[in-house]
Amino acid sequence: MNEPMAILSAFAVCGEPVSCHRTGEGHINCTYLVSCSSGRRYILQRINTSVFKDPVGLMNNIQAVTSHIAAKIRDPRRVLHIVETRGGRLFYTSEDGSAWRVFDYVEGSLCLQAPESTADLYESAVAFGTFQQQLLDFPASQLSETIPNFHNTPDRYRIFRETVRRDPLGRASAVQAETEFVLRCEEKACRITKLLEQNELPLRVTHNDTKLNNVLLDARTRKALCVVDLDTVMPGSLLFDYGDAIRSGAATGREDDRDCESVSLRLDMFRAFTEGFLHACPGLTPLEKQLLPLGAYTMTLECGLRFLTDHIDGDRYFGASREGHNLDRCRTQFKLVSDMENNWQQMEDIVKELCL
Ligand code: GN1
Ligand code: MG
Repeated sequence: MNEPMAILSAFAVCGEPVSCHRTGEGHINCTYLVSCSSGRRYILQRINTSVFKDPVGLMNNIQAVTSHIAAKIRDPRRVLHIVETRGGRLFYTSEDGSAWRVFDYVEGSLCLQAPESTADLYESAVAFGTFQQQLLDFPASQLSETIPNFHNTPDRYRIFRETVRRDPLGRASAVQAETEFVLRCEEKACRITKLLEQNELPLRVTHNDTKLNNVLLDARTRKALCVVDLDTVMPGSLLFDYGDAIRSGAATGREDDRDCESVSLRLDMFRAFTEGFLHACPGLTPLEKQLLPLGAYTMTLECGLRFLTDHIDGDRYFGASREGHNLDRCRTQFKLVSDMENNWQQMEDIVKELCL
């Protein structure tokens, strides 16, 4: 039996594990799909504890949030379900100190890397909007901050500057153009964090990592089922969730396209996501509505800044499967930011029209 399969035996699963395959395209955790002799299937994940340093706090967050949602719904496929260890714990620590957890696999679900139609992106917006809506009455103070300052854009700039100063691999001088770009964008990109600090924007319970591949759709109907990857559920701005989803779902090309010129903003996708999100999660404040385009801009710039920082730092956070992988990722994000700048009026017009 291989290691992940042996680890699964520590959990209260139904039957014996019979097969186990790597699945998913996440950058942080390591994910397996396991089938058991009972016919039941499970998702087994090794939690990246160098990124998530407090697995207890993290799993308590997920348990609290998923049970809050479970109490509001009838269909069990509309929320993740944690499978506890045989000793009744939320995760298992293996001999080498790694932390592992198990979820029920959501049967008949579909996870997309890119939308095949505007309807797919609309459905992902319904999933993330519904998630926010279901957590409106959740006591945010109960949540641990799993990654402190996760979407604190000024702090991301501070880390960038510190990394450029250290420049451990001598890569900083070759990324002058990208560095100039982030510095030019700094003031605008830091505006949302400032407004949050000044209480001009409400603090809500947010997902904070709203890529399309963190949503499950029903494979038959292609309608929203639930959101996954709940590791970064923390208090935050709704603009983070909206913006990160536009970044990842409304772009042409892949996040790690070698040719950043092929990346641009699709206004039809922008419209579809905005429409689905506002439909599932009504009650945005006037300032939140007004700042939706800035949310998209900020999350895209911040993500590019994180890729650039990781490139200079030696690809230690996101990993790299080829030379310059994080630099390619950074360039696609910056190209998307530029394209948003060029389409600003159209983005604002779409938001205004849908908010009427
Ligand atoms: C990471 O784990 P994954 O691939 O869903 C990252 C996000 C980035 C994303 C970029 C905890 O998400 O913040 O936006 O990569 N998650 C963490 O693809 O850092
Ligand atoms: Mg993910």
